Amino acid sequence: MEVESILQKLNQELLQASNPKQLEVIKLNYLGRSGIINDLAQKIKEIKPEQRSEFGKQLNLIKQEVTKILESHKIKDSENKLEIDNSIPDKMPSTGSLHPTTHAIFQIQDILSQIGFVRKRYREIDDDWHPFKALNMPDNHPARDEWETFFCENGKWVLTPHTSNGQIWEMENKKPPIKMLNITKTYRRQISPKHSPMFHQFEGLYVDKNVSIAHLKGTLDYFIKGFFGSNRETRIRPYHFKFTEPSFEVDITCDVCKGKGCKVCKAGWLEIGGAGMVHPNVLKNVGINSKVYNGFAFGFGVERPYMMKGDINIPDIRMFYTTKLDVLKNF
Ligand code: FA5
Repeated sequence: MEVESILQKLNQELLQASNPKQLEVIKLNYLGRSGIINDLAQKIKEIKPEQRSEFGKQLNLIKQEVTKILESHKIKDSENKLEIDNSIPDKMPSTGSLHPTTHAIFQIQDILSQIGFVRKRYREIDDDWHPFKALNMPDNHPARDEWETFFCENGKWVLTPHTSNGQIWEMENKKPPIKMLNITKTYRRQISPKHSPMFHQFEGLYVDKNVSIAHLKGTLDYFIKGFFGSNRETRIRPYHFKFTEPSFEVDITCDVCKGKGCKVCKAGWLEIGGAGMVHPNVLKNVGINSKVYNGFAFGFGVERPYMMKGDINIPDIRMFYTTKLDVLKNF
């Protein structure tokens, strides 16, 4: 029995085989019931008894080799197939997730639209009129300093430092009743764990007849309980903004100490934003008769309130915009 010549012949046949069917035929020719190896086994009867043991060893060796060669060609064949068959789907690329700011914006929009606020997106680069002058802040008024604004072209344009410019755009373009929600990017020359030079704000504006502070408080309560959970309380305390009168700062109970007072908060309360009744001068600036109509407005950050949610652990506001995937992947 010529082991070498059998294996050589097999290798030649395999080289010419180009698909799994041909491979299967070769396998049957060698290992099948009436294949070459079984034929050889039948010949054992014709062999002298003293040579039978050697013949058996050779036969086993050839069977093992043939099986090994056929197996290795099976693998190669399927590998080739993957290379050339473009219809086989590849591994899916990993899918991303929404940015935490987008999560927050969707939630804010969802809660406030339930009570009739219509989402708008007003300018991020604006003139001086909308974010300042029309909001009762004349040229050179010291209140302008509070916004730490980025100016362009010597003050001709500003990167809007708050979403309150949206109040003016909305009232210039629409007659009351108005119920608007402006969510957009805002910019200030500030950077710290609580301050980002680019951040987001949302602004609610309601203008109609006989609007009261009770309506404002009810709206704030509705939002705060929807966003933070029904256990969180809201309070408003007197403050000053040039575009509202009276003006308030809005606080919510601290989630860490549950309102008792701790290191994170001020005596159990956390500040979340500003609010107030729209100033009559502002209504006048947009041509709305303040003897017939009045309204309220509120403006909060997006990232900072999101950080104040009990189940969110973002200790530094700048983490929102560092594009570190190990942080962002958690949302
Ligand atoms: C204002 O911007 C007023 N326009 C809010 C307002 C609207 C008052 C309507 C009355 C009526 P204030 O400067 O406090 O207010 O900013 C509001 C919120 O924006 C802050 O409470 C904070 O959550 C967020 N914020 C302000 N500056 C930054 C900053 N640099 N980075 C991140 N968030 C900020």
